[in-house]
Amino acid sequence: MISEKIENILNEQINKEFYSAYLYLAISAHFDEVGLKGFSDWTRIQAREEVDHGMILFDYIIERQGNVRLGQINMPETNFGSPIEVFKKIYEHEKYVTDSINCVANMTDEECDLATRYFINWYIKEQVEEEANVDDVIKKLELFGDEKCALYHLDKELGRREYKMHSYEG
Ligand code: OFO
Repeated sequence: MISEKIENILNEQINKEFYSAYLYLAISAHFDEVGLKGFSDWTRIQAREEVDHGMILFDYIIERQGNVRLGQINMPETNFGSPIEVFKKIYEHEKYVTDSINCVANMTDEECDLATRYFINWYIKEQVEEEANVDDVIKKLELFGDEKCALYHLDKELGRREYKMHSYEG
């Protein structure tokens, strides 16, 4: 069984993951509107992964005999700029999520909850990957983003991303 503090912080993290899904969906719609179909697909797939992140927490709380409490999901912003501006915003958001996961990890240490500490390690690793993926796109946009032809090819490349269902493997 998990403590009340752990239950609360995990429920807050569910909300942040679902907000992330909302944010990526809003960005996906933006890219669709400006004709960048590959960017739109990439962010739409990311939204699905964020839902997986939320659901893994959801299932874990239940498995540990805790209570899932779903809160209100904030409305994501709708004003987006150029692809590089959008990806820089995404990077900032992912850093915020990384900090949040680190807080969960610190709380598990305070509460001496080794099982949740072990569980949250998956998210720590996942955040390393998420930040690296976004940084990779930013670097490409910094190098070639002003050239229309390069943007066209990057759009094609991002459009090849495939969704792989995320699961917690311990
Ligand atoms: Fe769930 O990692 Fe992105 O936000």
